[in-house]
Amino acid sequence: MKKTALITGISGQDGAYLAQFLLKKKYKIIGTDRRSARSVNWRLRRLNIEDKIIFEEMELGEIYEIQRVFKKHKIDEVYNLAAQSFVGTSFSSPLNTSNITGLGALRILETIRTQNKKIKFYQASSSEMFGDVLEAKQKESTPLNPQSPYAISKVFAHYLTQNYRKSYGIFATSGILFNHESPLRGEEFVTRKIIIGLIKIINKEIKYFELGNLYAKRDWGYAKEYVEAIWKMLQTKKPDDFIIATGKTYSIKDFINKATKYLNLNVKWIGKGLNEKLVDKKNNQILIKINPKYFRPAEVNILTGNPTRAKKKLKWEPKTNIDQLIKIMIDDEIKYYKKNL
Ligand code: NAP
Ligand code: F7E
Repeated sequence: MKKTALITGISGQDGAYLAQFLLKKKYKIIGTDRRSARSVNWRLRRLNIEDKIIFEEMELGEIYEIQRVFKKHKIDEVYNLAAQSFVGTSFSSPLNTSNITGLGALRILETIRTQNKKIKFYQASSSEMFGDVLEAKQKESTPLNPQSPYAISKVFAHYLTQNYRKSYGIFATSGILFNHESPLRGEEFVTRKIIIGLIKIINKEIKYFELGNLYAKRDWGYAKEYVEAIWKMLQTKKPDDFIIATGKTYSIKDFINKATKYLNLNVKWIGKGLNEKLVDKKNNQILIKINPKYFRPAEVNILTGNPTRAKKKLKWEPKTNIDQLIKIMIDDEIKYYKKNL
């Protein structure tokens, strides 16, 4: 029998890749979004799957909309990917972030509890929940220490997922995913921002661009392979929590150094602190400089995941390392840049 999956946040990076993955597995897909005009579905169009999805409007702030959609369709699996997902914005919009990223998950859990407890639920938890880390390599049992309204909202949703599993026997699973990137990553996130910025410099569209903290370190993986782990989590015998990560960590500066090398840019770093700059070696022209407006009120300095449980129980392992990820992102960006000239 064909299974039905409901994906919230289908227009986002993970929603698009997950929909592509589930379509290959012959699922019927209900994709929910918060708009009636679907002009923002560039990712689904890029993957050529927009016409294979049944769309439903479902603003996560409105429990009545959620109840309506859940009544209308016979759903087997729910993947809750919708969120105000940008950490920076969560400081300027803490109430909206809490309402959507935190309470949004609870509204879905309540709908499952009251309508059909057999529906399986996936919650998109985040490595940001570890925040100011209390263990060098974070595993499922590492204590949480969130540092932003975004991370605090994710902690709320994470604990509720565990609570509904325990209290009501709902198959509610939480995937604690570390940063994962791809050509479909939003332009405001640092990896895609760097790649777009460097390509625009090469094409002489801009002279330089600005960043915040170059010394934060992240465990970056490839989104397309992380969605397989998400699906596997709902196919296990018992619901659980799973870390999905590569186990390797790099700074923003490391990422820039690798990207400029792949792009054959002859560059060097000069200056310190707020005056640190990336310049062209030939003529000292500035390519990247620091703007404090991109610093966060509270930063997460370093994250490194330990995906041992996922390897053992899900038989899932990351395959793409950071150099391969940078190559995938740059090659794709150049391809689409040329196509749109
Ligand atoms: P994304 O590209 O930012 O996508 C977020 C999705 O949420 C978009 O489809 C967005 O719709 C939707 N959304 C936002 N506000 C909404 C609202 N009020 N009602 C309904 N939908 C709303 O995020 P992603 O990178 O795919 O990440 C997917 C999930 O995993 C998110 O929950 C994120 O917090 C979490 N996560 C991501 C990472 C990562 O590294 N990517 C790591 C750990 C956890 P619009 O198109 O209308 O904006
Ligand atoms: O920042 C630093 C910034 O915005 C990474 C989301 O998907 O992953 C993502 O959250 C680091 C931070 O991702 C700029 O300060 C420096 O330390 O790419 P990001 P994030 O905050 O790690 C987690 C796992 C999620 O769950 C989230 O949904 O880079 N940084 N300069 C900068 N970051 C940005 N965005 N822009 C800069 O100019």
